[in-house]
Amino acid sequence: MTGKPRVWISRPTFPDIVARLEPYFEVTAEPEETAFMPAALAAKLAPCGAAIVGLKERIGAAEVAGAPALRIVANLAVGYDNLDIPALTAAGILASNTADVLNESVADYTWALLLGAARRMDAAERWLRAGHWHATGFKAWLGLDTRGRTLGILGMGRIGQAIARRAAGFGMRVAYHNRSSLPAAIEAECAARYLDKPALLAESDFLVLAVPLTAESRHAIGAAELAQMKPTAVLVNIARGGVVDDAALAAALGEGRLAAAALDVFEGEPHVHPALLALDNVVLSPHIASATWDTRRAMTAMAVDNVLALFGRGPHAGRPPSPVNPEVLARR
Ligand code: 8YV
Repeated sequence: MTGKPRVWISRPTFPDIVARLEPYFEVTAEPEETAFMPAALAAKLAPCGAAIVGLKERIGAAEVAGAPALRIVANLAVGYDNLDIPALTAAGILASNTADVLNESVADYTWALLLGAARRMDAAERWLRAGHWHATGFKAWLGLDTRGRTLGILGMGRIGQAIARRAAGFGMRVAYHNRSSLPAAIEAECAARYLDKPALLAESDFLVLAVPLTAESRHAIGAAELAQMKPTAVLVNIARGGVVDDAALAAALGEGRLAAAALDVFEGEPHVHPALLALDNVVLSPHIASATWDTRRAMTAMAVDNVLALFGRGPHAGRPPSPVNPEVLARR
Protein backbone atom coordinates (compact mmCIF):
# COMPACT_ATOMS: atom_id res chain seq x y z
CA MET A 1 0.00 0.00 0.00
CA THR A 2 1.47 3.35 -1.03
CA GLY A 3 0.45 6.78 0.19
CA LYS A 4 -0.63 7.76 -3.30
CA PRO A 5 -4.27 8.69 -3.93
CA ARG A 6 -6.24 6.07 -5.78
CA VAL A 7 -7.76 6.44 -9.24
CA TRP A 8 -10.40 3.98 -10.37
CA ILE A 9 -11.06 3.60 -14.10
CA SER A 10 -14.37 1.89 -14.72
CA ARG A 11 -13.55 0.35 -18.11
CA PRO A 12 -10.62 -0.67 -20.30
CA THR A 13 -9.11 2.37 -22.02
CA PHE A 14 -5.61 2.93 -23.38
CA PRO A 15 -2.83 1.78 -21.01
CA ASP A 16 -0.17 4.02 -22.56
CA ILE A 17 -2.30 7.10 -21.82
CA VAL A 18 -3.39 5.97 -18.36
CA ALA A 19 0.31 5.37 -17.55
CA ARG A 20 0.66 9.14 -17.18
CA LEU A 21 -1.23 8.81 -13.89
CA GLU A 22 1.05 6.17 -12.43
CA PRO A 23 3.83 8.36 -11.00
CA TYR A 24 1.27 10.11 -8.78
CA PHE A 25 -1.60 7.69 -8.23
CA GLU A 26 -2.35 4.10 -7.48
CA VAL A 27 -4.36 3.19 -10.55
CA THR A 28 -6.95 0.42 -10.80
CA ALA A 29 -8.55 -0.10 -14.21
CA GLU A 30 -11.37 -2.56 -14.75
CA PRO A 31 -10.21 -5.21 -17.21
CA GLU A 32 -13.59 -5.45 -18.93
CA GLU A 33 -16.83 -3.51 -19.46
CA THR A 34 -19.08 -4.11 -16.47
CA ALA A 35 -22.46 -2.68 -15.53
CA PHE A 36 -22.04 -1.66 -11.88
CA MET A 37 -25.04 -1.77 -9.60
CA PRO A 38 -25.21 1.28 -7.28
CA ALA A 39 -23.81 -0.56 -4.23
CA ALA A 40 -20.88 -1.98 -6.22
CA LEU A 41 -20.21 1.47 -7.67
CA ALA A 42 -20.20 3.02 -4.18
CA ALA A 43 -17.72 0.37 -3.04
CA LYS A 44 -15.44 1.08 -6.01
CA LEU A 45 -15.52 4.84 -5.34
CA ALA A 46 -15.11 4.57 -1.55
CA PRO A 47 -11.28 4.47 -1.36
CA CYS A 48 -10.65 6.79 -4.34
CA GLY A 49 -9.34 10.29 -4.79
CA ALA A 50 -10.42 10.26 -8.45
CA ALA A 51 -12.57 8.20 -10.76
CA ILE A 52 -12.62 8.01 -14.56
CA VAL A 53 -16.01 6.67 -15.59
CA GLY A 54 -18.32 6.23 -18.57
CA LEU A 55 -21.98 6.71 -19.27
CA LYS A 56 -22.93 3.37 -17.71
CA GLU A 57 -21.88 4.67 -14.30
CA ARG A 58 -24.73 6.64 -12.78
CA ILE A 59 -23.22 8.63 -9.93
CA GLY A 60 -25.12 10.73 -7.41
CA ALA A 61 -25.25 11.48 -3.69
CA ALA A 62 -25.65 7.83 -2.64
CA GLU A 63 -22.67 6.62 -4.68
CA VAL A 64 -20.26 9.27 -3.31
CA ALA A 65 -21.53 9.38 0.28
CA GLY A 66 -18.96 6.81 1.41
CA ALA A 67 -16.06 8.30 -0.58
CA PRO A 68 -14.63 11.09 1.61
CA ALA A 69 -11.41 11.45 -0.40
CA LEU A 70 -13.08 11.60 -3.83
CA ARG A 71 -12.19 14.91 -5.49
CA ILE A 72 -13.00 14.37 -9.16
CA VAL A 73 -15.22 12.25 -11.38
CA ALA A 74 -13.89 12.49 -14.93
CA ASN A 75 -16.53 11.39 -17.43
CA LEU A 76 -15.38 9.71 -20.65
CA ALA A 77 -18.04 11.58 -22.60
CA VAL A 78 -19.05 15.11 -23.48
CA GLY A 79 -22.58 14.44 -22.17
CA TYR A 80 -22.88 13.94 -18.42
CA ASP A 81 -26.50 13.03 -17.85
CA ASN A 82 -25.19 9.98 -15.95
CA LEU A 83 -23.83 12.30 -13.24
CA ASP A 84 -25.93 14.14 -10.68
CA ILE A 85 -24.02 17.41 -10.94
CA PRO A 86 -25.78 19.25 -8.07
CA ALA A 87 -25.04 16.27 -5.78
CA LEU A 88 -21.36 16.16 -6.81
CA THR A 89 -21.08 19.93 -6.40
CA ALA A 90 -22.66 19.75 -2.95
CA ALA A 91 -20.08 17.09 -2.02
CA GLY A 92 -17.24 19.32 -3.30
CA ILE A 93 -16.42 16.88 -6.11
CA LEU A 94 -15.38 18.20 -9.52
CA ALA A 95 -17.01 16.64 -12.57
CA SER A 96 -15.27 16.90 -15.93
CA ASN A 97 -16.24 15.87 -19.45
CA THR A 98 -14.50 15.44 -22.81
CA ALA A 99 -15.75 18.59 -24.52
CA ASP A 100 -14.64 19.37 -28.06
CA VAL A 101 -12.22 16.49 -28.71
CA LEU A 102 -15.01 14.37 -30.20
CA ASN A 103 -16.89 17.03 -32.21
CA GLU A 104 -15.43 16.20 -35.62
CA SER A 105 -15.66 12.40 -35.33
CA VAL A 106 -19.25 12.63 -34.11
CA ALA A 107 -20.07 15.02 -36.96
CA ASP A 108 -18.52 12.64 -39.51
CA TYR A 109 -20.51 9.72 -38.15
CA THR A 110 -23.70 11.77 -38.16
CA TRP A 111 -23.27 12.24 -41.88
CA ALA A 112 -22.56 8.55 -42.34
CA LEU A 113 -25.85 7.78 -40.58
CA LEU A 114 -27.75 10.45 -42.50
CA LEU A 115 -26.51 9.29 -45.87
CA GLY A 116 -26.89 5.65 -44.92
CA ALA A 117 -30.55 6.22 -44.09
CA ALA A 118 -31.15 8.42 -47.14
CA ARG A 119 -29.65 5.82 -49.50
CA ARG A 120 -30.87 2.75 -47.58
CA MET A 121 -27.34 1.36 -47.38
CA ASP A 122 -27.82 -1.04 -44.50
CA ALA A 123 -31.06 -2.54 -45.81
CA ALA A 124 -29.50 -2.93 -49.28
CA GLU A 125 -26.52 -4.68 -47.76
CA ARG A 126 -28.75 -7.08 -45.82
CA TRP A 127 -30.56 -7.83 -49.09
CA LEU A 128 -27.29 -8.42 -50.95
CA ARG A 129 -25.96 -10.70 -48.20
CA ALA A 130 -29.22 -12.64 -48.35
CA GLY A 131 -28.41 -13.42 -52.00
CA HIS A 132 -31.16 -11.36 -53.67
CA TRP A 133 -28.97 -9.27 -56.00
CA HIS A 134 -30.02 -11.19 -59.11
CA ALA A 135 -33.50 -9.70 -58.63
CA THR A 136 -32.40 -6.07 -58.69
CA GLY A 137 -33.97 -3.61 -61.08
CA PHE A 138 -33.75 -0.04 -62.34
CA LYS A 139 -36.24 1.11 -59.74
CA ALA A 140 -34.85 -0.92 -56.86
CA TRP A 141 -33.36 0.75 -53.80
CA LEU A 142 -34.34 4.29 -54.74
CA GLY A 143 -33.25 6.66 -52.01
CA LEU A 144 -33.37 10.33 -51.17
CA ASP A 145 -31.05 13.08 -52.39
CA THR A 146 -29.61 15.58 -49.94
CA ARG A 147 -28.81 18.22 -52.58
CA GLY A 148 -31.09 21.25 -52.36
CA ARG A 149 -32.81 19.92 -49.23
CA THR A 150 -32.98 21.41 -45.75
CA LEU A 151 -30.88 20.01 -42.95
CA GLY A 152 -32.44 20.90 -39.59
CA ILE A 153 -30.34 20.70 -36.44
CA LEU A 154 -31.97 20.67 -33.02
CA GLY A 155 -29.22 21.66 -30.60
CA MET A 156 -26.59 23.83 -32.23
CA GLY A 157 -23.72 23.41 -29.78
CA ARG A 158 -20.23 22.59 -30.91
CA ILE A 159 -21.22 19.20 -32.31
CA GLY A 160 -24.25 20.67 -34.08
CA GLN A 161 -22.01 23.32 -35.61
CA ALA A 162 -19.50 20.72 -36.82
CA ILE A 163 -22.39 18.84 -38.47
CA ALA A 164 -23.65 22.08 -40.06
CA ARG A 165 -20.25 23.01 -41.50
CA ARG A 166 -20.22 19.79 -43.53
CA ALA A 167 -23.60 20.52 -45.15
CA ALA A 168 -22.24 22.88 -47.80
CA GLY A 169 -20.43 19.95 -49.41
CA PHE A 170 -23.78 18.24 -49.91
CA GLY A 171 -25.48 21.33 -51.30
CA MET A 172 -27.91 21.58 -48.39
CA ARG A 173 -29.56 24.53 -46.67
CA VAL A 174 -29.10 24.53 -42.89
CA ALA A 175 -31.60 25.63 -40.26
CA TYR A 176 -31.34 25.16 -36.52
CA HIS A 177 -33.15 25.59 -33.27
CA ASN A 178 -31.56 26.26 -29.90
CA ARG A 179 -32.76 27.85 -26.68
CA SER A 180 -31.38 31.06 -28.18
CA SER A 181 -29.95 32.01 -31.54
CA LEU A 182 -26.18 31.96 -32.09
CA PRO A 183 -23.96 34.99 -32.73
CA ALA A 184 -24.15 36.16 -36.35
CA ALA A 185 -20.51 35.17 -37.00
CA ILE A 186 -21.20 31.52 -36.09
CA GLU A 187 -24.42 31.50 -38.10
CA ALA A 188 -22.45 32.81 -41.07
CA GLU A 189 -19.67 30.24 -40.63
CA CYS A 190 -22.24 27.43 -40.50
CA ALA A 191 -24.47 29.06 -43.17
CA ALA A 192 -27.32 28.32 -40.76
CA ARG A 193 -30.49 30.24 -39.99
CA TYR A 194 -32.41 30.16 -36.75
CA LEU A 195 -35.98 28.83 -36.75
CA ASP A 196 -38.41 28.25 -33.90
CA LYS A 197 -38.98 24.60 -33.13
CA PRO A 198 -42.32 24.18 -34.99
CA ALA A 199 -40.82 25.78 -38.11
CA LEU A 200 -37.72 23.57 -37.86
CA LEU A 201 -39.88 20.45 -37.60
CA ALA A 202 -42.01 21.52 -40.55
CA GLU A 203 -39.16 22.61 -42.86
CA SER A 204 -36.52 19.93 -42.24
CA ASP A 205 -35.99 17.23 -44.85
CA PHE A 206 -33.31 15.76 -42.56
CA LEU A 207 -33.55 16.52 -38.85
CA VAL A 208 -30.47 15.86 -36.71
CA LEU A 209 -30.76 15.83 -32.91
CA ALA A 210 -27.67 17.12 -31.13
CA VAL A 211 -29.04 18.40 -27.81
CA PRO A 212 -27.84 17.26 -24.39
CA LEU A 213 -30.36 15.20 -22.42
CA THR A 214 -31.95 17.38 -19.74
CA ALA A 215 -35.37 17.51 -18.12
CA GLU A 216 -36.28 20.04 -20.83
CA SER A 217 -35.08 17.97 -23.79
CA ARG A 218 -36.53 14.62 -22.66
CA HIS A 219 -38.90 13.44 -25.42
CA ALA A 220 -38.28 16.66 -27.37
CA ILE A 221 -39.33 14.47 -30.33
CA GLY A 222 -42.51 12.61 -29.47
CA ALA A 223 -45.76 11.84 -31.28
CA ALA A 224 -46.82 15.50 -31.47
CA GLU A 225 -43.48 16.61 -32.93
CA LEU A 226 -43.30 13.71 -35.39
CA ALA A 227 -46.75 14.72 -36.62
CA GLN A 228 -45.36 18.14 -37.54
CA MET A 229 -42.60 16.67 -39.71
CA LYS A 230 -42.79 15.93 -43.44
CA PRO A 231 -43.67 12.30 -44.20
CA THR A 232 -40.64 12.32 -46.51
CA ALA A 233 -38.28 13.44 -43.72
CA VAL A 234 -35.40 11.51 -42.14
CA LEU A 235 -34.63 11.76 -38.40
CA VAL A 236 -31.06 11.27 -37.14
CA ASN A 237 -30.35 10.97 -33.41
CA ILE A 238 -26.76 11.17 -32.21
CA ALA A 239 -27.67 12.90 -28.94
CA ARG A 240 -29.28 10.73 -26.29
CA GLY A 241 -31.99 8.13 -26.50
CA GLY A 242 -34.23 9.95 -24.06
CA VAL A 243 -34.53 12.90 -26.45
CA VAL A 244 -36.80 10.78 -28.67
CA ASP A 245 -39.90 8.81 -27.71
CA ASP A 246 -38.76 5.59 -29.41
CA ALA A 247 -42.23 3.98 -29.34
CA ALA A 248 -43.75 7.02 -31.07
CA LEU A 249 -40.89 7.04 -33.59
CA ALA A 250 -41.34 3.36 -34.40
CA ALA A 251 -45.06 3.94 -34.95
CA ALA A 252 -44.41 6.89 -37.29
CA LEU A 253 -41.81 4.92 -39.29
CA GLY A 254 -44.00 1.84 -39.47
CA GLU A 255 -47.04 3.80 -40.65
CA GLY A 256 -45.15 5.80 -43.29
CA ARG A 257 -45.54 9.10 -41.44
CA LEU A 258 -41.75 9.50 -41.54
CA ALA A 259 -39.52 8.18 -44.35
CA ALA A 260 -36.58 6.89 -42.34
CA ALA A 261 -34.44 7.29 -39.26
CA ALA A 262 -30.86 6.66 -38.20
CA LEU A 263 -30.24 6.17 -34.50
CA ASP A 264 -26.96 5.89 -32.61
CA VAL A 265 -28.65 6.21 -29.20
CA PHE A 266 -31.71 4.64 -27.62
CA GLU A 267 -33.95 5.04 -24.61
CA GLY A 268 -32.80 2.45 -22.08
CA GLU A 269 -29.81 1.33 -24.17
CA PRO A 270 -28.34 -1.21 -24.63
CA HIS A 271 -31.96 -2.33 -25.04
CA VAL A 272 -33.48 -1.27 -28.34
CA HIS A 273 -37.25 -0.91 -28.65
CA PRO A 274 -38.41 -4.15 -30.34
CA ALA A 275 -40.61 -2.21 -32.76
CA LEU A 276 -37.52 -0.41 -34.07
CA LEU A 277 -35.68 -3.71 -34.51
CA ALA A 278 -38.50 -4.94 -36.71
CA LEU A 279 -38.34 -2.02 -39.16
CA ASP A 280 -36.30 -1.84 -42.35
CA ASN A 281 -36.33 1.97 -42.71
CA VAL A 282 -34.20 2.66 -39.67
CA VAL A 283 -30.42 2.46 -39.42
CA LEU A 284 -29.45 1.21 -35.95
CA SER A 285 -26.03 1.82 -34.45
CA PRO A 286 -24.69 0.93 -30.98
CA HIS A 287 -23.73 4.41 -29.66
CA ILE A 288 -20.44 4.65 -31.53
CA ALA A 289 -20.45 8.16 -33.01
CA SER A 290 -17.25 9.04 -31.11
CA ALA A 291 -15.63 5.65 -31.63
CA THR A 292 -12.49 6.29 -33.67
CA TRP A 293 -9.00 5.43 -32.49
CA ASP A 294 -7.91 9.06 -32.40
CA THR A 295 -11.01 10.34 -30.68
CA ARG A 296 -11.33 7.67 -28.02
CA ARG A 297 -7.62 8.17 -27.27
CA ALA A 298 -8.14 11.94 -27.08
CA MET A 299 -11.13 11.43 -24.76
CA THR A 300 -9.01 9.22 -22.48
CA ALA A 301 -6.19 11.78 -22.49
CA MET A 302 -8.61 14.53 -21.56
CA ALA A 303 -10.00 12.57 -18.63
CA VAL A 304 -6.43 11.86 -17.47
CA ASP A 305 -5.50 15.54 -17.88
CA ASN A 306 -8.47 16.60 -15.77
CA VAL A 307 -7.46 14.23 -12.96
CA LEU A 308 -3.79 15.23 -13.09
CA ALA A 309 -4.68 18.94 -13.16
CA LEU A 310 -6.94 18.77 -10.16
CA PHE A 311 -4.11 17.21 -8.18
CA GLY A 312 -1.68 19.90 -9.39
CA ARG A 313 0.08 17.66 -11.92
CA GLY A 314 0.52 17.41 -15.66
CA PRO A 315 0.32 19.98 -18.46
CA HIS A 316 -2.71 21.77 -17.00
CA ALA A 317 -1.62 21.67 -13.33
CA GLY A 318 -4.22 23.45 -11.22
CA ARG A 319 -6.49 24.17 -14.23
CA PRO A 320 -8.58 21.14 -15.23
CA PRO A 321 -9.25 21.61 -18.96
CA SER A 322 -12.95 20.72 -19.03
CA PRO A 323 -14.70 21.15 -15.69
CA VAL A 324 -18.47 20.79 -15.71
CA ASN A 325 -19.03 22.37 -12.27
CA PRO A 326 -16.13 24.88 -12.04
CA GLU A 327 -17.70 26.43 -8.96
CA VAL A 328 -16.13 23.55 -7.06
CA LEU A 329 -12.68 24.85 -8.09
CA ALA A 330 -13.52 28.38 -7.04
CA ARG A 331 -14.36 27.13 -3.57
CA ARG A 332 -11.03 25.43 -2.99
C1 8YV B 1 -19.72 8.26 -25.31
C2 8YV B 1 -21.13 10.15 -25.86
O1 8YV B 1 -18.86 8.93 -24.51
O2 8YV B 1 -19.54 11.82 -25.43
C3 8YV B 1 -20.71 11.44 -25.30
O3 8YV B 1 -21.56 12.12 -24.68
O4 8YV B 1 -22.26 9.83 -25.86
C4 8YV B 1 -20.11 9.19 -26.41
O5 8YV B 1 -19.02 9.83 -26.93
C5 8YV B 1 -19.06 7.04 -25.77
O6 8YV B 1 -20.01 6.26 -26.37
C6 8YV B 1 -18.42 6.26 -24.65
O7 8YV B 1 -19.39 5.84 -23.74
